[in-house]
Amino acid sequence: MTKSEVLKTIKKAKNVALFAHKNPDPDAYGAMFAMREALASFGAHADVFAIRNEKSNLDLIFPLDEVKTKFNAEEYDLCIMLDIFALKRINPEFVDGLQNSEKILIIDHHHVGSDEKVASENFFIEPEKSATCEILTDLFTEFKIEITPKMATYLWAGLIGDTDRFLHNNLSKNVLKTACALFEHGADAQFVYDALFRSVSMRQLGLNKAFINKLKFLEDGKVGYVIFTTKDLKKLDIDRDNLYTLYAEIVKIQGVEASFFISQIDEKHFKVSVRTKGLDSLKVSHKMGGGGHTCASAFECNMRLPEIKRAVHSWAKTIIEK
Ligand SMILES: [Mn+2]
Repeated sequence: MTKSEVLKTIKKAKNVALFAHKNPDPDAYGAMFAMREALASFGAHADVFAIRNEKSNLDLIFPLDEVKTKFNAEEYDLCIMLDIFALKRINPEFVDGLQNSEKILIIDHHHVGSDEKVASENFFIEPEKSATCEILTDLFTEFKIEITPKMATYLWAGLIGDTDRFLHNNLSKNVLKTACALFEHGADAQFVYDALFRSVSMRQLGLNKAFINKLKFLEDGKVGYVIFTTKDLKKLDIDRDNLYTLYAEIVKIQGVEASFFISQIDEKHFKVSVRTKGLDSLKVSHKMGGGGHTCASAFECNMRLPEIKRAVHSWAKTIIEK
C-alpha cells in the first residue's frame, strides 16, 4: 500500500478495532493508543484490544484499564494490526474475529521472512524503521494529523522502547529526527524514562540476581544463555511476561556475540528470545518458526527441558557460523 492509500483507508473508517502482538510492549501499546487518538481527531471511534499482563510500569504510561478483551468483528468496519503482520503472533482470543472481519490494515516494521504470511493484502511495512511508532510519527506528520502531547508521549514510549534508548543498532538519522519531532510536540520524555527505566521493584531485583546466577556460556563465551523454568518463576513470584526486561542484557556482556533467553511456558513448551550484536538471529528464529529482526527475534518450541538444554548448543553453533 502507498501512504495515501493508508490515509484513505483510515479516513473512511467509522469504527476501528486496534490490535498488536501478544505481550504488548511500549511500541505495541504506543502505536495502538496514538492511532486511537488520531482516529478520534477525525471523528472515528476506535477500541484498543489486548490481553493485558499484570499491572506494571506500562500502566503508568498507557490507560491500560481501557483495553478491551472481547472482540466482535461485526461492530467494526476496519481492523488495524499494529507492530505485527502475522495472525500467529496475535492473542488467539482475537484470531477468529479477525479472520471474519471486513477489512484489515497492517502497519508494521517487522521483517517478513520468505516463508511467513502477511495477514492481509492491505499492508504498509517498513522493516528499516526502528519502531511502529516511528512509522506512525512519519505518517501523521505527512498526513497533517495533529500530534498532541498525549500522542507524542505514547509514540515516544514506543520509539524509546524499541531502540532501548537509542542503544540498538536500529538507530538512524530518522530515529533521531522522530525523537526531536516528538519532543517538539510535547512528549513527556523524562516521565517515560522514569516509568520505563527508573522503577525497579524489589521483586525485579530478585529476578536480576537469579538471572546472573543462571547465566551460562557456549562457543568460547561468544554465546550466552539462560533458562527460566515455570518452577523458577513461581519461586521468584514473577510472571513470565516480566522477563522481557532481561532479553537484551546478555549481549551487553564483553565477548558475547549472541544470546538465547529461554523461558518455559508449560511442561513441553518454551519461548526463546534471541539477541545479537549484529549476527543474523533470524538464521535460528526463522528455522524454528519464529520471526523478528536481525538482532532481535524470537520463537516458541515444543520441547521438554532436557531437549532444550541440548538444542541450545546447536542453535549457538548455527548462529555464530559465518
Ligand atoms: Mn515494535
